[in-house]
Amino acid sequence: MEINLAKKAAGEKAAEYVESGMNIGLGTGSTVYYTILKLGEQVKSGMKLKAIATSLATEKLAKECGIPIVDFSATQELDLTIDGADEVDGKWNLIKGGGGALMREKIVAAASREFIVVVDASKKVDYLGKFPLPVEVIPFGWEVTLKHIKALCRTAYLRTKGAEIFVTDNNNYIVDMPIKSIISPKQLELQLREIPGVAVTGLFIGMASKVIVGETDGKVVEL
Ligand code: ABF
Repeated sequence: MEINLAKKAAGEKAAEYVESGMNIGLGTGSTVYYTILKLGEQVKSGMKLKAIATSLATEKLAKECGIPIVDFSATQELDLTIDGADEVDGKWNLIKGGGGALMREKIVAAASREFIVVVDASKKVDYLGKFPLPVEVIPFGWEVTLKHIKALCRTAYLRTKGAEIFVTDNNNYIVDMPIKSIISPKQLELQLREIPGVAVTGLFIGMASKVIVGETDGKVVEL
């Protein structure tokens, strides 16, 4: 599929920024998947890396590719993190968390000197919000947390997987907010953070240091 060509182009381009000896963060999703495969090849050719994974799925994939996985007891500072996004606006603010890995993704990105975002061109938007904003909430009292979130977005809903509640790698739940257009991401972030029970939001504001966009013809544009 052409969209996979775009994801592959962006994901593989980002791997070019990784140098031997680096401590890196590895994101989650179908675009950074291609970064991880490429890095696996580079490790097999002798590149020395230590990586912190943003999800159990990424940890498994990285290990299969031969990339050494560590945790924050080994280092609290990463040279570079590469991760995908669900939306990117013109100021490089992001919505992340469609895959449910937002909390670890945010912790890892915040521990990194550089944060490269890899997306296909369909993820670029003028205003964030067409993609429902994921908010990770703790299970205790999720009903009341959802009620507070609904005061900001009345169509917010608890994420499910089949008949079950979706559970994150951190044993939390996710509320998705279909806002349509977020005029002030910063203000919304602050409002959400004030709600007890909100663990983290999928708004990544001012965190990206580079955005690599893959096109369906296999070209990449670096922002
Ligand atoms: C993760 O992967 C998430 O934050 C986001 O939901 C997703 C990116 O989408 P894709 O699978 O298209 O790369 O980074």
